[in-house]
Amino acid sequence: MAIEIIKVPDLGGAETVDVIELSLAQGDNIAAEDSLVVLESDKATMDVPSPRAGQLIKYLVAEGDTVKVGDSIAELEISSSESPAEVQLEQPVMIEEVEPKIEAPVSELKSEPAPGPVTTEPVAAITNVESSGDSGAEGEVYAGPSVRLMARELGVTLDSVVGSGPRGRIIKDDIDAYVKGKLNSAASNELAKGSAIPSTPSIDFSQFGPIDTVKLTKIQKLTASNMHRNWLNVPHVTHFDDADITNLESFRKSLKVEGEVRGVRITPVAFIIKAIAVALDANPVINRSLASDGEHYIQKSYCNIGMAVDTPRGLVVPVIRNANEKGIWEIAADVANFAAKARDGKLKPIDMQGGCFSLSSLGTIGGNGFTPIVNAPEVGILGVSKSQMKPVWNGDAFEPRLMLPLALSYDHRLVNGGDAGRFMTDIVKFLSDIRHLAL
Ligand code: CAO
Repeated sequence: MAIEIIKVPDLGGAETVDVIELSLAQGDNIAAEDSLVVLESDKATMDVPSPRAGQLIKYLVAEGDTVKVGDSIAELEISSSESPAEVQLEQPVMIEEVEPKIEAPVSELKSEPAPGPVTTEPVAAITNVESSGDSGAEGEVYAGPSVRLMARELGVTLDSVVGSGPRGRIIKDDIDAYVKGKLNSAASNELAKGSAIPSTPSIDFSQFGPIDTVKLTKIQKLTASNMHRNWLNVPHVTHFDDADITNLESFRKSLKVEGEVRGVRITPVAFIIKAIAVALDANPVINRSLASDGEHYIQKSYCNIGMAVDTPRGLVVPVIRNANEKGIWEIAADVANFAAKARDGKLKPIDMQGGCFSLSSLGTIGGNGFTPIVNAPEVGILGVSKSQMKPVWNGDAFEPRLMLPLALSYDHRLVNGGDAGRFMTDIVKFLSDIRHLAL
């Protein structure tokens, strides 16, 4: 085994050069004349090829180092078939005169030292455009051999790549950036076609002020993933209306004493759930789910209503079963019971399964309206905002009426605007005159 130290050859006039590229990785095999390193002077680049076949033990320089003639570059183990005696490491360099293609202005190029001594056994060629054996237009691009290899492996035509190295030299990062750019533009094309989702940039918020990074609860994580899935999969439309609940509220207040006797607090939510259940029976198209095969829908003959509950751990949706068969007192008891269980973290998985339609009531919090996200595989959700006294035209005059803002979001794959409009109109009718619920 013969170890050889490869040194910087005669530079043809330049005093120092920069190591701009290490062409191999430690342990790589190298054939005679293959490039070991690429050096760069002020005006030109130069490959230093291996004098013979062998294996790279290690580099003795790093990219960015400045070296001069005679400095050690690399340690090579020469193949046993080669005779170390034949190795001549410090041969002068041939400077190859070529027409300047790009980098330097002509005046600068003319101030280059005249070509140095020429030998018949050149170790390296200094050129002001790198030439490493590639032919055609790409051969005139300013890039080192390992960059060319990388480009070939990735199928990149160097002509298309803009170099960011000194004087426009193409470096590996440029190939990376080019490939990423191509992939992103492919993704953008997909985006334009509506079949891809742009990624969210990661932001260091601490650069703007003090922050805390807090772990999401399990419920928050689940909610995030469900909301995201439903937002992306369900083509949402939201239908708005107001229900006049003036009479409903006076009736509800009249039940206060009875409620105390029964031990049940009756809120508008119980009436709304009953109205939804009866409207679902009258509009079975809203009580469907799309089958996962995309060929069928499931028509449900049961009527379970989910109710969003805001808890410190996150949003949960317990399900009030068979709401169409229950009276309003019974529903009110279910609402209170599930709200308490949700806030105490005592809901069981079964309590949150089997919903046909959901209600999200922000009535106690406020707002004129919001567009709820469908809780798939259900196809509809009713968002309820805070009731307000409003002037309503009765045909002769404006009358103060208590109006409840309603927003019905639905899955337009299965529910048409007409279906949604009829369903919403029924809910408004039931809430505006609850006698209809008894019919
Ligand atoms: N407009 C005005 N007042 C309303 C109202 C409305 N739409 N809805 C309820 N209220 C009033 C009731 O009249 C009652 O007041 P009184 O006792 O004086 O009559 C009070 O608010 C009752 O509020 P509540 O919250 O105790 O009970 P509820 O039955 O109205 O609601 C529940 C139960 C579980 C739906 C509710 O507590 C809740 O958690 N809502 C939040 C839902 C949510 O977060 N949705 C968003 C989901 S998507 O992010």
